[in-house]
Amino acid sequence: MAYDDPGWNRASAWLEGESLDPRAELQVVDVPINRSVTPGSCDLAPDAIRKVLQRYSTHAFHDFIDVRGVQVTSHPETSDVGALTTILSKGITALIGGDNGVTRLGVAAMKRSLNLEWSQIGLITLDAHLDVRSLDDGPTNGNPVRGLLEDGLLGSNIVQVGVQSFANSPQYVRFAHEAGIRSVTAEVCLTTPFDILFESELERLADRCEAMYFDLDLDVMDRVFAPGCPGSRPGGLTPLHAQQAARIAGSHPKVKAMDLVELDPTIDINDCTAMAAASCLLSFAAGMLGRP
Ligand SMILES: [Mn+2]
Repeated sequence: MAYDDPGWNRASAWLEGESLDPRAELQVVDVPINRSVTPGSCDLAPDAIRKVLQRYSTHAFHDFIDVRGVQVTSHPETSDVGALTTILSKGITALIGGDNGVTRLGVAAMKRSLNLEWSQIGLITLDAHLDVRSLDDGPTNGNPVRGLLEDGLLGSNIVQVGVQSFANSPQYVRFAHEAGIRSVTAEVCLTTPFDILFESELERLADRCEAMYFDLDLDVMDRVFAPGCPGSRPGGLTPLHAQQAARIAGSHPKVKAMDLVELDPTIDINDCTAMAAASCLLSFAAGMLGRP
């Protein structure tokens, strides 16, 4: 049984709607799709993330923020773009995946909810992969970015942060380059002050569009930190990098939605990946409280 201390509030209660002087709102929806290139159980991720939030509090030392200042509204799980559009039209939304296929649905819903043109939409990913695999076998977790290009998103409005060597084929790297997609390698992320780097990439993208979507593929983290992601490899980012990116994205007025994808709880070890995912959701909410 969990030890209950009235002086220690749990982040799980926050996700269930507990708030304190709320001055921002976050829509939360589970999108447990599971159509991965490598079969897995990403559909179990939302429950795993909710469960580990019991082990977090709501205080962020960055700016001494209590994320209970963000009022959460949870919506019934869905992978229907129409239903997602309705949710996104209510405000800033976190989509809890599910595999990376969530991103194509989420970006489409964001565009529709704001009634914008594709040229006004930006996508920033934190991902080891380019996700531009062929669409021949339908939508999977390996091709959401390819699918979005097909849908109309401009390659020049996409930036992918944390991409890794030997995790992408030469053909797909060439494809992404020719599409005008900007990519920042994990090595650059790990050898440059990351918060400054991520903020400048976000600002650069913000200059080109009206609304931005932040896709956080947990496999951007090193395999040591993300054993629960089939795609994670040694040489990736740390949970702190992912938290920083989530906070910075959360603080940007043009970021309208984020997703957390690619956690397969059945291969996670000691909840490492689920806990990292949960901390990123909290960081995004903390960032929201820093919006002007
Ligand atoms: Mn991905």
